[in-house]
Amino acid sequence: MEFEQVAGHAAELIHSLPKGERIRIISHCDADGIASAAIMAISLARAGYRFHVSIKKTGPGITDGIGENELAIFCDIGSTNLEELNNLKCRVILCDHHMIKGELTNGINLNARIYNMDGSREVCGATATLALSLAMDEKNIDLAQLAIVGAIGDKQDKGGFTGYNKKVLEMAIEKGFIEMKEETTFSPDKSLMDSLEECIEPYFSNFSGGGAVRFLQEIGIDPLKKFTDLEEAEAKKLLSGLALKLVEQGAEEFALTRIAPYGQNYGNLYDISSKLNACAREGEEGVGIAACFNDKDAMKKAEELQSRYREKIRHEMRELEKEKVEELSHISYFHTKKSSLGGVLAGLAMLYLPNFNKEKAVVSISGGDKKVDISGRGTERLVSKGLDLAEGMYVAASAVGGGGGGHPIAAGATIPPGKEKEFLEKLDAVLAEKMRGEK
Ligand SMILES: [Mn+2]
Repeated sequence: MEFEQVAGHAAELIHSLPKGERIRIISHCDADGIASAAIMAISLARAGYRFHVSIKKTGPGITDGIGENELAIFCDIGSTNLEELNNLKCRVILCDHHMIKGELTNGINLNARIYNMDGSREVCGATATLALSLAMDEKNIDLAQLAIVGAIGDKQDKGGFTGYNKKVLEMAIEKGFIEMKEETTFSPDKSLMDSLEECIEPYFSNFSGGGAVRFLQEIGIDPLKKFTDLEEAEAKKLLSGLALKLVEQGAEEFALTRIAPYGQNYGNLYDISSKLNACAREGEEGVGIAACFNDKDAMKKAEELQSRYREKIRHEMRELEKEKVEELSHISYFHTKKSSLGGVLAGLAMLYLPNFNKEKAVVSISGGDKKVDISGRGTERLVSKGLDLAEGMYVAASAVGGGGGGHPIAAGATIPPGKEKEFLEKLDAVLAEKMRGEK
């Protein structure tokens, strides 16, 4: 059966419940997960149902507290915990795009991967959830704004939206809910010295402590000007100077300008995605959900969380720039005390830091007393050479009594303390084997 047809069955299941019924939404603790939960919650509220949202991390316990007589909708989470979902006494709908192991036996499975869609590129948790929302009522197309926020959160905008994401975007543009505008990736309304120093994506090494000012002076551009103040020739000179700088850092994949989707109700959707991500990372998922409901106070709080979070990242990146990196044959790795930043630091290091080998995936390790959090990041180029971090994390974590998974380009694991060395060696071996196979 087709994906959208099955979404129709899931919508029928929801509509078969009496109005006013409480429906459980369980979603993932990231920007895509928050956007997914918000799409589902808003859709249910519009259809006259009550909802209860729980935002969880992937792993055991995602079904805790769900009663027998409820309907539980899992968004952007659950595909690696099917056994737990199957043991539930209530009915289940699963809207997901993660790797799926096994079969859902007590509900409706809308994991895009089983409908031959590429879950790492063409559809995210939020667009999969939007499919259900549209099947409930096609007027929910305004929520495509949030679906695209989710896709950006999962970095599915890279190289342009494609597959079901693209379909959703085009529908929303046609209905006037989203508009595409060209912009720079660094803040256009601050002085160049500030916006370049504060920029995280792309990250410019050595731009702190006056580095950005020196760079601008060297290429003859006034550091106090804003990007929007520059003459066309100056803007070109700046962009090519920055591109050269990034190439010198070893960066292969970066953008200094982009065509950004702007939502009628939410403004710049890149920015909303970054805010939801900050909410998730700072443990304030509720603020993120409320911001998606367009609550003004929540949006303001989300903005504060965003700047706090970005400040933390910059601080850690500046430390990481100076670090002597440890390596195995297929991975570079580093330790960080900030477990919630592990993934983003690994990703930024992989892309932009000159002291990390661009031929190796980057892995962060943050140890705690009870468990150790691992995050791994690669590049499109490494994935095309056979890198599969999802498989690597899954196999290596299982081997040491932990759990792991994700996507080929970005994955994570949780393992017991003391098992780090064994885990890294196993991960390295699995990645090596996969990458040899592709050659
Ligand atoms: Mn997702």
